[in-house]
This record gives sequence, structure tokens and C-alpha cells, in this order.
Amino acid sequence: MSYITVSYLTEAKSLEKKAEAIAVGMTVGSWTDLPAAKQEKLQKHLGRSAGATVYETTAEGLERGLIKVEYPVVNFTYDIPSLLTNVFGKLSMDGKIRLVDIDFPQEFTREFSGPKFGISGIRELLNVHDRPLFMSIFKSCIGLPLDELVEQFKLQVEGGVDLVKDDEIFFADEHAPFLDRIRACKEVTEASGRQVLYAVNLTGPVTGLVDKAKRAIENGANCLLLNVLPYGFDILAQLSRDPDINVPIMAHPAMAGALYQSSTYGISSPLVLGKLMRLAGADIGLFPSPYGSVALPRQEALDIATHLVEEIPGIKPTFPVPSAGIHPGMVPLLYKDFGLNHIVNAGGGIHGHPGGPVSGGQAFVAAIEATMQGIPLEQSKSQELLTAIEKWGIVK
Ligand code: 1AE
Repeated sequence: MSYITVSYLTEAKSLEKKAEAIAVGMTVGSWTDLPAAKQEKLQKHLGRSAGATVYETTAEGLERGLIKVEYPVVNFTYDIPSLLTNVFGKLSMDGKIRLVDIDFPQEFTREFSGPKFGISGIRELLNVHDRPLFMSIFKSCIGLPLDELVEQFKLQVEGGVDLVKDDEIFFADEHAPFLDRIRACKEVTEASGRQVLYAVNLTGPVTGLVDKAKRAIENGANCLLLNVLPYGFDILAQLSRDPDINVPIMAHPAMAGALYQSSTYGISSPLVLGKLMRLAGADIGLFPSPYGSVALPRQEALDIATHLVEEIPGIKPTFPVPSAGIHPGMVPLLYKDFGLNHIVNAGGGIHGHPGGPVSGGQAFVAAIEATMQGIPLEQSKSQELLTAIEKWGIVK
């Protein structure tokens, strides 16, 4: 029989006993003795403790540390709502407990299709294979008329980006309606003669998102942006599984902080933004970088990236996008930490360049080129890059 192993950080009088209580209580039993739980036919559904590691004993005499509980794979249907409800549904409300990690056996992961494109599929679409990709974010888009938004798109493309993403807060788009801006941005891309993916924000009632995605693609959309946590992991999985949705899906981490910020409660960021996003089918996964605004501790950001790309049989890697507050002076550090296969992503760091967004884009392109050639940024001949460094500095 195969098991999913779940690690929790928690506290109790006895961590060993707590692990055993969860193993029974979250599978066939409850908080009290249930005669029905002892039936022979239910035993294959019974969880089991895989041990406890005590880190410290509190002044109140409570053990604090890590417990591991194994859940039989037969208890799950193959989707993230089933997974999360079983391993951290009611349990998430049971005092000080944090879901740290889940180890999946192949019997479970092989039922998921994961990203449709993954890193190599996106590189093929863009025909870029030898450097990190470069993405810009629309900034100041709510309330902008279509022509101004399209002009902003044009400037970002001129700056040399490979991808442009809508700002994730762009829901109220009546001045630049969804299908109109897809068509208009497609024209700009075609006229530029470059390959650019435009991740348009997929918004509206969740029940209509699959149809809306298909309409977007019929009108020329070549990438979709989804606020996965507000909408739910399962809609990402549905979009990703649908054979007619044949464009990459970019997963935004909006709301993730509500889950991972506490060290005592919630769900760890490597699990939410790494393992689960990939399993649910994100081709491109955004997460806070270790050094910009809304920064994550470095090791957490590295762990997210590792989960997005590590070998899982049958599941393609998700493109990691360490984001938020990124400027050109961070490019060498991003490359050192995340390597060739990541996407350099910036909003303010492009639009806030003293020379405007074209110069902002060019500064990043020069920073990526210099980094790939091992040239220190301050020795670059790009005036746009030197101006960016003067404004934001170089992060070492
Ligand atoms: C972690 C998500 C980053 C994001 O979506 C965003 O809009 C960043 O903007 P900037 O680069 O911080 O201006």
C-alpha cells in the first residue's frame, strides 16, 4: 500500500501521541473512540504516525517540533482540493499547527499531468535557449484607455522583453476590454517581428474561466495569467488539463502570504508556491525573490525554485520567476541564485527607469547580457544600464 507523507510543525504535551491522534482522527476516526473505525474493511484507509522530532520543550512543558503522518493514497481523489482537505482541512483550525511539506509517492503524482509546456516548451515558443528570459509587468493599467495600454505594451516590447504580464490586480478592465487588448497586443507583437508572450489576466466568475480562456485563445491570446489562490488550485488544473487551452499558464502568488507568513500556522511557501503550483499545472510560477520588495527568506525562495524544477517522472518543470521589486542591479545575484532557467521579471524596475520603459527594458537586456558574459554591470557600455544602477544600485 502506498502513502502520502505529511510533515507538520506543531506543539503538544507529547508529539508522538499527537502524530498518532492525527493519523487516526484525519482518516477513519475522530477525536473520540469510534467503534466503526475498527472495522476490518476500513483498515486500509487508516493513517499512521511516521514519528516526531522534538526541537524544544516550552516553559509550559509542551513539546515543540516536527511530526510526520502517513496517509494512504486510497483516501484521495487525484486533485489538490482532496489533498488539502484531507491533510490540512479541519486540522488547520486545531491550534498551533503548520503544514510544512508533503512527500508524494509516484502512485499519486502520475495521476497529475502537470504543466503542458514547462521550461522547454516556453523556450521553444520564444526560441530563446541560452539566457534567462525577461518579463515586464504592466503598471498603471486600471482605468487606462485601450490605446494608452497598447502603447505601454509597445514600449515594453521595444525594450526587449520576452514576456509581458498584465498586472494581477487588473480586473476592472472596461476601458481596455479583455478581448480587445488581446487582439491589439497581438498586432503589436506581429508588427515587432519578435516572439513575445502576453499573459492576459483571466478574470471573472470561476465557472466561466475555461470558456473565457478558450475565447481568449480564439482571439489570439498566447499566454494566460491566473491568480491561483483566490480562484483555487482546481481551476488551474482544469485549465491546464484542457486540450483546447494550448497556451502556457502563468500562476500568480496573490494571497500566498496569508498562508505562509506565520512560522506557527498556515502552509509553507515551498509547498504552496512550489510543489502544489507545479502539480496543478502552472507553466510559469511567480514567487517573491529573496531581495526585492515583499522578500522571502533566501532559502525559502531557493526551495520554491527547486520544487518547480526538480525531476518528477512525467511532470514537466515550471519556469521559476523570483519577483517583486526587481531592478537591473539584481540580475547577477538572480543568475547566481536561480541559474539559466529562470525569468527576470520587473514592473517598477522597468517603468520607473528615468528614461522611461524602453530604456528600462534595455537596461535589463544589457544586465542579462553582461551577466551571461561575466562582465561586472558597472563596466557595461549600456548607458541605460548605468542610469539604472545610478538610481537603484547593484545588489551583491
Ligand atoms: C510576487 C509578484 C510580483 C508582481 O506581481 C508584481 O506586480 C511586481 O511588481 P514590481 O516588479 O515589484 O513593480
